[in-house]
Amino acid sequence: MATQLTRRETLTRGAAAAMLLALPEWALPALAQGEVDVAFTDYPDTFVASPANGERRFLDLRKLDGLITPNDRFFFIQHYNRPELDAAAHRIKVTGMVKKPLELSLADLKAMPATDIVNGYECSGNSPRAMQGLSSNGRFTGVRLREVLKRAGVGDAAREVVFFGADRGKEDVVFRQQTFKIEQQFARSITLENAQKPEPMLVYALNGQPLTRDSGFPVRLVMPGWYGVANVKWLSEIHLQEDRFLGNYQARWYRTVRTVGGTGTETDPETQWVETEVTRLNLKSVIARVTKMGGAHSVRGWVLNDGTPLRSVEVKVDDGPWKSAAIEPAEKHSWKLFTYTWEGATPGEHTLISRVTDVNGQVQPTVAELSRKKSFLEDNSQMPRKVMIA
Ligand SMILES: Nc1nc2c(c(=O)[nH]1)N[C@H]1C(S)=C(S)[C@@H](COP(=O)(O)O)O[C@H]1N2
Ligand SMILES: [Mo]
Repeated sequence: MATQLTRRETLTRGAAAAMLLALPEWALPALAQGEVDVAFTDYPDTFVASPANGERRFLDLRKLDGLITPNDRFFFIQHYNRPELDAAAHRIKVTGMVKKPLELSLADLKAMPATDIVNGYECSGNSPRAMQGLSSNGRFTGVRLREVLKRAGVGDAAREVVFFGADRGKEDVVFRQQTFKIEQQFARSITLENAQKPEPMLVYALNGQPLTRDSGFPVRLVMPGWYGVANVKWLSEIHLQEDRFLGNYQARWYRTVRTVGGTGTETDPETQWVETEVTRLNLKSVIARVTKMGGAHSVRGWVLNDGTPLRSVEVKVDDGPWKSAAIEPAEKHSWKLFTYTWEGATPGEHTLISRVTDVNGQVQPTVAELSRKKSFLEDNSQMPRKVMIA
């Protein structure tokens, strides 16, 4: 079931190989001359990477061909509308418990010292159902959040930093038996302590290009090592306060519910139900692409986590032993690409699965090991993939 590359693709790759040094990093050809894709037999024909209405885009992992996801393939998703903001008129307000409230333009941010980070993330709803396509990795440019906070001067009582997007929608706000329909802006918060770490950034460029409308133009927050939901797009206000922020996207809809203790059944009094916020990326590996060159197969994929260094990625074929994959070094918060060289693949259908272990000995869980997680977000379970070897 190997898919031959088209002549044009082969020529493009050949030309790319010849000009390697002149090319941007995402154009590095992952496939050598003569290397061909092996199709997955479990990739649903009905799976649509990008709906026709253009409201969201999934990354087609089968085309993974380098560390950096090109801008026109970078996944995007959001809950409300996608506002089209005028960069010249747009201001980011810094309000609340600050010594000096600010109104920053894009030009103001660009005048501050710029910094760069390669950051990979996934939506916390990313899963086998989404063919893991709610994930990407890019180089973001902008200014450190803490520099902006320093300019405004953090008030003594401030404990929480809330980020509002310019997008808005009607939400059901539920209080006991009452439901209010309230139009409000998308908003998320982090603690002041997290906001003052070096990593959080207000970014205006992705892979050297201005953000697009879909990726949050003109400015968004990036929280390296966190799930996508933290990266507020179309940033319009940064508000400092003392109290916890309880907006729906913070306190209700981005939570994980799991059971601990007892048997885990609803009737067992020993079982506790624990709710946690969706924050840092859980350790996860995903097989993206399988190729064949001569008699050898390569199994490639990515790893995402909170930045903790990795110990190993392993791949298992059918009921065989776990075998180690090579991990390509990359920046702390970049996703890490791995390659497993699969020798002696026999004709027929095979199941491939990967698992990653970090230096603390944390291992990516199996589906069964995650069974105590009752809500669907934060699915970092090992995902089997099927291929047919000709
Ligand atoms: N303003 C705003 N920012 C947002 C959202 C949103 O609905 N509105 N969705 C969040 C979610 S759930 C995810 S997964 C990421 C997706 O980022 P991307 O569209 O750039 O890939 O954006 C986050 N930032
Ligand atoms: Mo998300």
